Amino acid sequence: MLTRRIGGAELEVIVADITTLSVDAIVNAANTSLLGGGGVDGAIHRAAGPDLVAECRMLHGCKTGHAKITKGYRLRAAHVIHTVGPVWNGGTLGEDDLLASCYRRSMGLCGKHRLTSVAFPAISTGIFRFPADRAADIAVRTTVEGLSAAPSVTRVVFCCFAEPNAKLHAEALARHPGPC
Ligand code: AR6
Repeated sequence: MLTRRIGGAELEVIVADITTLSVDAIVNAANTSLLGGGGVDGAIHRAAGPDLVAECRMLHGCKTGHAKITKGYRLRAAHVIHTVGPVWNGGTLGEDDLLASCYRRSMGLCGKHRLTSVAFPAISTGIFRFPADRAADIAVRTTVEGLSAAPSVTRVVFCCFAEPNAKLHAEALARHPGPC
């Protein structure tokens, strides 16, 4: 839908099922148990197979705004970065910062593990009800900022499940001022 080069990375917005992508890591919009759920979390666990939840069990959960990495098992992606977005409660409980933290920490893990490509779903915009336009701005801004902590990353995919959300990400990416 849109591709833009910023610094050393290509950022692209696509409409797809994230479980089908060939990237070093896909990001999972998980819950604090890390033991699976509905939405993209359920789809990733179904596609990865039961070894994923077995590895997740050893991680003893994840706080909101944090991120943990596992292998991808039956996925094309070698890794899954599990992050827990905030539940939208009107915006007064630090939801923006917590959502930004998901993207920042996920990019940090990409840097730490020297990954070259990563795909994000629109974290928190489904079951957790975060407003999609506000989330798209945070996703694009924080990911671009996070490139400096992840110089290995040359490709970032914003993988939306539906066209309207992809349009919001494409607009946010198009109006981004460029390298931070
Ligand atoms: N590929 C890409 N995007 C997807 C896919 C997919 N296969 N499936 C859904 N989406 P959600 P949340 C989009 O609800 O809001 C789970 O139960 C979806 O359209 O998956 O962070 C967890 O265990 C939406 O835009 O995650 C948590 O309990 C986006 O992914 C809770 O839901 C996120 O929607 C997390 O809620």
